[in-house]
Amino acid sequence: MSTRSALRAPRPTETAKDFAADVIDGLTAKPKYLRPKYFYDLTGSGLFDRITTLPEYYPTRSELGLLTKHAPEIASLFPQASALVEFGSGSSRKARILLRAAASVEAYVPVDISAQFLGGEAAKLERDIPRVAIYPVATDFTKPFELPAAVRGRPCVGFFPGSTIGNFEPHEATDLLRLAAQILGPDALFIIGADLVKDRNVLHAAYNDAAGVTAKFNLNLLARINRELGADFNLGAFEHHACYNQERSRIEVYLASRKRQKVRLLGKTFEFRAGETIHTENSYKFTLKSFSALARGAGWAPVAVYTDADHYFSVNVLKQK
Ligand code: AVJ
Repeated sequence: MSTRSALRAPRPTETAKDFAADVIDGLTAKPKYLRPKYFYDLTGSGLFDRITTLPEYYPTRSELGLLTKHAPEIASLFPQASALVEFGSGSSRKARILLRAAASVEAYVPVDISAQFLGGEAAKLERDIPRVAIYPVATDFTKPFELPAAVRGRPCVGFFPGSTIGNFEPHEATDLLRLAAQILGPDALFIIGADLVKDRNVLHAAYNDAAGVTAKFNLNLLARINRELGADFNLGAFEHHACYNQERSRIEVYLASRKRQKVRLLGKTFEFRAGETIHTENSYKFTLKSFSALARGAGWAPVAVYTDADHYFSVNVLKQK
């Protein structure tokens, strides 16, 4: 087995055609929606990184604290000569903690939809942890994909931090956990960060920061549609809305039209009423119980769960049943 790094240029599989078709579908639907995975172009990934440092946005700090505190114990569960496969790797900041703690990991596979971001971050990791061979995969991890040939045959540890799992409807989350089981193979471990149900004021503040970075992140979706698909969204005529839906245990994020207006996109016209919304994201919040039920329902048995004193966030270690 090679212990030398093999950094390949990631190839994007997310085509402009998929993006255009999804945007047209979403803006034609009633009510209008756009998929949150499209937040993460290079600008959006950078804005999300800024969100993670905001005083109100507790999830990243809580999860980093949990990972740092429990890394030795988590790492002790990893099989020898294993590969860490991260779903939605972004800046790979959390994976670094596990990679440093687990001498048994010899390969790291960051999987991310943002190819540009992925390339830059993987190159930095390559320099910082030369012990680990890095094989980036630029793809939409909600669709089936193959692990790089170099890691096939290695025992795999999946890593899905940040409560990105909360972006999916419960049935989609189940499908995704089943797909991950297939990709990672039998006996795989899976480490998943899940944000927890808490005081609604804490949740509200986390998605309505005073500095307006979350609003910028949300509006960047329209800017991206303008840039990549040639639409004429007037960014000043839309505003960010985020609220907690207690019945459904989720934050709902919208872009609301400040007035009656029309938007042109790829030869089509989309009309907006004053106050009409585009639903851009759900962020489900879990209880320890609801998360373990979700995992079990998708073929994963809980092995360990770590949470902070405030019960703000959870890091769950699962094993294939
Ligand atoms: C990366 C999907 C977990 O839902 O908290 C942050 C994205 N959206 N602020 C979240 C997000 C608005 C984030 N996830």
